[in-house]
Amino acid sequence: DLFQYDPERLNAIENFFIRSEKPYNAETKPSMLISSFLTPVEKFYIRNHMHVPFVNINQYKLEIGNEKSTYSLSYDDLKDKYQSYTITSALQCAGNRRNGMNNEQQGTVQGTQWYVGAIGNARWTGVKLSDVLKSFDLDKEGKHIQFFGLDCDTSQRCYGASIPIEKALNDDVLIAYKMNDEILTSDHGYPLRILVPGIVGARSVKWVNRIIVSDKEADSHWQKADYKVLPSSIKQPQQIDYDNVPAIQELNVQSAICYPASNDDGNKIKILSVKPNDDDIKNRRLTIKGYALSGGGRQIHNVQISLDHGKTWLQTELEQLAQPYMRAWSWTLWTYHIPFNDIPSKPFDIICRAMDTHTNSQPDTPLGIWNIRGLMNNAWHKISLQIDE
Ligand code: MTE
Ligand code: MO
Repeated sequence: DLFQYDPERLNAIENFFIRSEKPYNAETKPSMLISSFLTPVEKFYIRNHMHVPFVNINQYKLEIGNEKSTYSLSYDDLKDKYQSYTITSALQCAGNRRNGMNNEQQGTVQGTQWYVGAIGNARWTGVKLSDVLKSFDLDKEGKHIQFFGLDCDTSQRCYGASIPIEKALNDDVLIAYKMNDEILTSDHGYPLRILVPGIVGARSVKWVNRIIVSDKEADSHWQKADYKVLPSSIKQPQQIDYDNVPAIQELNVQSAICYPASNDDGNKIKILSVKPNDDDIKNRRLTIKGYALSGGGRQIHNVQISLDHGKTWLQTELEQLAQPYMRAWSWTLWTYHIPFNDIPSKPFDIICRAMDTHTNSQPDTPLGIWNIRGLMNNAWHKISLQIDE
């Protein structure tokens, strides 16, 4: 059984909507997402394409090299020989919000039907990939940095992905060993994982044991034939010459409403029945909360909500970190209080949308960005609710 080393997952039902058991895929419930600025490890979404691999830390080696030479580092070497860095960064799956891309005219998209919870925000500690590359003089040539994990199928094809060398050399890309100041758990990549901030989760390879500097992208299914936004005309993924479609790297600007929400699967709720909490009743208002994030280190500029289907917008209050220019890796949380007097008695819709510092904004519907694999859905998020008195 390839899955024999998958860990026991305590309180999973409480924290997650479980999308599949083998491989294990679980997204954070919306109410949990906004309950703290850093997502606790036990509530952080898990996206595994295969089993969790067995690791013997005494024999574990990280190989790193190019066509000419290969070097190797033990877990302790890596921790002892290089300076450690900590960054706060969100991690989001390119398939987050896939379910919202299903469409009557354009069709049902293929893949795990995530709602808004394939995202989290954490403190990551590790060494800089650029420091390690430079220490072996591996920063002089090559176009891509390939990463491979210890999770391999029965034909020894291992999870793999790559990023452009420019991203690896210039940015805060980490070989991480801690998440929220604790040693990585096995679901999140123990002993080492790559953390590529600002870029889709698929490139942040877990259980990494091989790093290769090359002129080519990683030759893995997930780099070459998945995690690509295909043209809307493609209704069968097999119809395409994948080499002509670039691999997704940077995330786009995104936001979602996470409170109010129910503990039932967000994909299935048509109209959410909301009982205001005591604090809101006292203040005669309804509190709305959510997250926002952009890619490539761009900070969130504003998040707005609309109660009239986008005719007028209300500015929310942001909770965000002061981060260096083009290094805004953390997400932003936002809050708005709607006075009871402004709430219709009938069911009504709330929409949210974010803008980043480059004035990138979200599309109003997923129609124009529909793709068969349901990737990169960042259309305005909408919930329908009614107040339950
Ligand atoms: N790394 C390996 N080795 N195997 C995987 O299946 N999944 C990727 C990435 N790294 C994956 C991997 C994807 S698609 C995502 S979104 C993130 O890990 C999820 O990271 P998490 O499970 O720690 O949240
Ligand atoms: Mo992902």
